[in-house]
Order: sequence, then structure tokens, then C-alpha cells
Amino acid sequence: MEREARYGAHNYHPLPVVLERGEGIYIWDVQGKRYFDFLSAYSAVNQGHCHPKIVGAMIDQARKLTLTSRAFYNNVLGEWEEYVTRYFGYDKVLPMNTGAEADETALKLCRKWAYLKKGIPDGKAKIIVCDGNFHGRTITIVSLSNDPDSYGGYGPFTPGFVRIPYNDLKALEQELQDPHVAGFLVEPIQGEAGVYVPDAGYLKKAYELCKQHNVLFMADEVQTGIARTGKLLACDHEGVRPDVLILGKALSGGVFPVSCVLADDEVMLCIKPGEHGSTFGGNPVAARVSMAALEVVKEDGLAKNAEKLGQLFRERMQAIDSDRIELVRGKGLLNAVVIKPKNGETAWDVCLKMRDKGLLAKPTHQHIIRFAPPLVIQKIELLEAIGIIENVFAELQ
Ligand code: IF1
Repeated sequence: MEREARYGAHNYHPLPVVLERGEGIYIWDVQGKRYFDFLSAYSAVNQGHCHPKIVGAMIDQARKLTLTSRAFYNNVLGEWEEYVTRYFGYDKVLPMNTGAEADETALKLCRKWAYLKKGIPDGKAKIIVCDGNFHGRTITIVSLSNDPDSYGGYGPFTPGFVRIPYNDLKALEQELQDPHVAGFLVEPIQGEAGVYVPDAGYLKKAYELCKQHNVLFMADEVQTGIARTGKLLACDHEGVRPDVLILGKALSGGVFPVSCVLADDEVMLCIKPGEHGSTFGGNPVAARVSMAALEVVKEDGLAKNAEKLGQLFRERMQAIDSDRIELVRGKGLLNAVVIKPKNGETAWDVCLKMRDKGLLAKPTHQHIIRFAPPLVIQKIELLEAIGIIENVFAELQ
């Protein structure tokens, strides 16, 4: 920890615990103390730590070929592209590495489509985004943000975006009147903002409004996708099929950065050779790892498990009799407990107490704790973890 403070940039403030090993839902610190992981690397490790099938796929491929760039074909990418497009039901996929890059890709794709297909005059396309959004850290993406921690001091910002309140169909309908609007970028549940679940029907209606105005509905499922909320995609809860689907994190089970954008030909083929790319995107290790990670999601029935255990988790959290809990919300195994600070104690202090008792979670925005264990967690394990959380709140009383 001292070395990090001395030699590392100070762009993070981690909970004081130093981890060296992970397996399934557990992580161990350098003293050998075991913890329940209730962050799952921000939902990248949905399949559990060091899943043998995923790590095995990585090792096997890493021994053969790791990177050729896209200047040449490799013998795995095509197989992955076929696998992923069938898995999610789209014509085409474009591979990148991080979530932010996938979001950038979606924004670029949307603008191209606006000029080539929708007929918006060059340079005039607008994309609607939501208050409280989190899509990553690039200059363009922080240009969309209304969180000063994200955008402060990073201007000048990228123009061409309009922000409306989240979960507000009237505001969306109003902005859609502008014929220069090309796309609507939305998180089906806002993660970073504090696990805000929109009203039932919001996504469906928002999608329909976009269709009425020939606007691309783009879902950032980087955090909510891959079974986290109890379905393969959070949009599946409302039967919405986004025009542009953005995935990352658990697309690789957290062993390697893999992200992608999915769309049909009408949209995806607007980008031509040489107009977008990445040195590492589509490398054979990423492709193998990602196929293994997606197989695990199906084989281990992660969506069903998240749905079932998520309900149990929220019920038990709601039943805790504590004046320190304001409310509990979430979907599947993406949940948040909103804390009422008292005696100067905040969500951070609650997380320290949970750490001491063997459970790791991270506060967001001072008073919100996000609980997102790996989706391979079993009922008996979840009950033990719930016991720890209940104990901490009992001690706080
Ligand atoms: C950090 C939060 C989670 C995301 C959505 C794109 C990205 C993310 C919906 C970018 C990334 C991260 C990044 C991480 C913290 C984290 C986070 F706390 F900020 F909100 F997950 F909850 N779209 N989310 O949530 O993906 O480029 O990072 O691969 O420290 O920035 P990335």
C-alpha cells in the first residue's frame, strides 16, 4: 500500500486490503484471510474468480498465439464473431478491449449511421444521454457526464450530446423532436450512479419512442449484461432488443480485457476498413477467453441463479431492522443498500467493518454500498454472507 502511494498515480482510493488469490466467490489477502467478494471487480468476474475453464482457455491460446493485430487474419476471431453474434442475436460484432472503447465505438458508429443512412447534415448529429450516466473515462465519454469527479478539469469537452433526466420518457420524447438526433445511449440500470433501476416499462417505451423517430437505441450493458441482473441482458427484462448493444467486463469473466459492440448490418457496415480499430481488439486470446466465459454463463445457469438469489438478498436486506438503512434496491445480483450516515459514520465505515468480518464491498457516492457477488454463489454461501452484513448493522445500532 505504501509503494502504491509512493509510486502510483493517486487516481484511486482503495479499501485497505491487499489481495493475492481468488477462487470462485472468494478472495484471499496476503495474510491468508478469506473474504466473500461482493464487488466482483465491478461485475467483470460474474463467472467467479479464476474459473478453470476460462483460465484454461487463456493459457492454451497464450502458448500458441497471442497477438497479430488486425493487419492479418487470426484463426480464432472468425469463430468468436460467429459465436458471439449467434449468442446475442445480431448480424455483426466489433471487438474492442475496454468498456469505454466499446462505448466510444458505439458513439462513432451512431454518428456514421446518422450521416450515411439517416441523412443528418455532416457534423450535426446529436446523441441523447442521461443524467447520472457512467460510460467510462475518455474525454468524449466524460463530456457526457454530470458528475464533477468524472468531468471536472478535463475540458474542453466533445460537443454533440444532449443530457436528459434518467427514467423520464417525457424529456426523451421532447428531445426526440429534433431531427438531428441520431441516437439515445442509456444504461438499463445505472450502476455507478448507485444502482438506479428505472420504472418498469421505461426501456420498452424509450425504445419505441426511438423507433418512431428513426433514432438508434444504444444500451450500455457493460455492467448490467452477461446475467448480472437475472437475465442475459438487463434489456431482456422488458423484451427490448437494442439497435446497438455495448458489452464489456464479464464478456471475458474478468481474466482479460474484452469488450464489443453488436449491431445489424444496416448500422455496423457504416464503418468501412480503416475507419476504426484497435491493436489488441479481436486478438486470439481475447476471442478464446470470451467464448469460454460465455459458455460458462450458460453451462452454470448464472442468469437463473442471479434472479433467484437476488430476490432472497433484497428480501433479507429489507428485513434488517436498522435505522442506518435508508433503502434497498436492485435487480438480480446487482443491488445497493443506501445508508443513513450517523455519528459521522458513512458507507465507507460500514465497508471497513464488513471487511473485518470477511466480506468485501465498495461504497459509491458516500452513502451507497453496492453488493454484487460473483453469480456462481450458492444459496448457503449467500446466507452466510448475509449473516455478516446483518451482524455489521446490528453492531452499528
Ligand atoms: C473505474 C463505477 C462500476 C460501466 C459502464 C462503461 C464502463 C463502465 C456502464 C467503462 C465501467 C467501472 C469502471 C471503474 C469503476 C466502474 C464502476 F463504479 F464507476 F460505476 F462498474 F460500477 N459502461 N465501470 O460501468 O468500462 O472502460 O472501465 O472497461 O474505476 O473507472 P471500462
